[in-house]
Amino acid sequence: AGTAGAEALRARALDALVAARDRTLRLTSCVADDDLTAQHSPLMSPLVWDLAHIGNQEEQWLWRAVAGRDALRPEIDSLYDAFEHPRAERPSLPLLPPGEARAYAADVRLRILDVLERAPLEGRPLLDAGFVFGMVAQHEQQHDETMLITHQLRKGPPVLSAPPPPVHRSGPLPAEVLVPGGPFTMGTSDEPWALDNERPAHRRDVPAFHIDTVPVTNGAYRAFVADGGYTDRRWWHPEGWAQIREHGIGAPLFWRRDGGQWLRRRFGVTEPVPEEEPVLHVSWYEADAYARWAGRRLPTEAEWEKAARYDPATGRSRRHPWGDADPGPEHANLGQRHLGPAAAGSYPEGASPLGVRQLIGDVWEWTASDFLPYPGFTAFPYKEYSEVFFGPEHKVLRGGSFAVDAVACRGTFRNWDLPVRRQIFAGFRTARSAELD
Ligand code: AVJ
Ligand code: FE
Repeated sequence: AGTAGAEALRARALDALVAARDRTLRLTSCVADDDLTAQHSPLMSPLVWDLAHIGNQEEQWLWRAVAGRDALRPEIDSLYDAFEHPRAERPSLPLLPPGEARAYAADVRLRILDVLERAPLEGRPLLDAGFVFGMVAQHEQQHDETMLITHQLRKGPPVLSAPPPPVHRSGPLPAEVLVPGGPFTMGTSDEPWALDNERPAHRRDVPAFHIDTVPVTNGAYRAFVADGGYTDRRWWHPEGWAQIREHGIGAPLFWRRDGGQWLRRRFGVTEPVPEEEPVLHVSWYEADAYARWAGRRLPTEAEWEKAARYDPATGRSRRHPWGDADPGPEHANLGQRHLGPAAAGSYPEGASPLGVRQLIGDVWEWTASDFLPYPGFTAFPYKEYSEVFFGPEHKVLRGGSFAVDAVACRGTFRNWDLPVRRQIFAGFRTARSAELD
């Protein structure tokens, strides 16, 4: 990169770091200190753990690895090592109290602004195109989504607010879109801030299939519930059946039956379940059971990415469904601008070339696929980001939710979780193979 290119990259990295920190501070300043140290669910860390972990990762990658400096507080590293302490036990650790956690994260950040000003953004794989700064910004944004999940699990009156998503739906849409068969390019080798599991680009043959134009809505999902979907073993993976029996699950998480209607609680507000909104807070097993009930199936990860990126006119794979431009507010519901997904059929300007909508933003979408490395994968820069999670126990989610920032979202981005998880901002869409026509 020439000097102009390097300065643009530096500005981009600075913007990404600043935006992430603004969001972190919003998520941690709207509750009292005792709320930051409380554990709102055994599935989650106390918010104060995320705050200091964000600072600690930034220190490890930018202060130590990039700038080559000594640890600022070596004694706290192990407290904020996600592998050493499972979430459930984090509240009992001698964590930095809120004031110290804030001061630590702020101190690291001040030093890093200086490092960023001087760092050469090339010559080392970690620094090329500012990758490691982008990685740290994405890491902070990922924890911001995690903290938003903690907020959703937290009891009590609302502390967050945002305008409702825009209503800009067009006329009736076809229920599904046919994606033609043949090879396409999956993954990326040239997206500068793509993480290791998105690499490298490779050709993948995907036979023709049909995919839902929009994510499955609450209204559609309610029909599955009303049809006795949760009491009919036929639709369920055996492990999913065991989970819903054991825990008495009969509807998405945060839904509650009130007389004749379904209510849901979101960020402290209880309201009737809106029919047109994509369903949220279902496990992979629930998504899989719904799809079977509907005579369909979940899309594979490769099908999802082909629907999102493949341009039949050129044969090329795009960065995003709408093209190569960075996501704008007209394309997708991202970045916690709103506190929930937009009605199905929204964001016509974000549609794929074949007309599939809301692939990016709104809700994470469960896919049928296990989280596995692409051919030619190499762990970079650390095995604990992706490699240790590869295997059949994790299912891939695609597309990002309303709580994902644009810096951590693209057509190639891969997320994963256990198939029992329901607290994440996950929904799904369904598909079917075309040869069954
Ligand atoms: C990619 C969202 C599964 O939150 O566990 C954060 C991201 N990795 N810190 C997670 C992550 C290390 C990760 N997910
Ligand atoms: Fe982390």
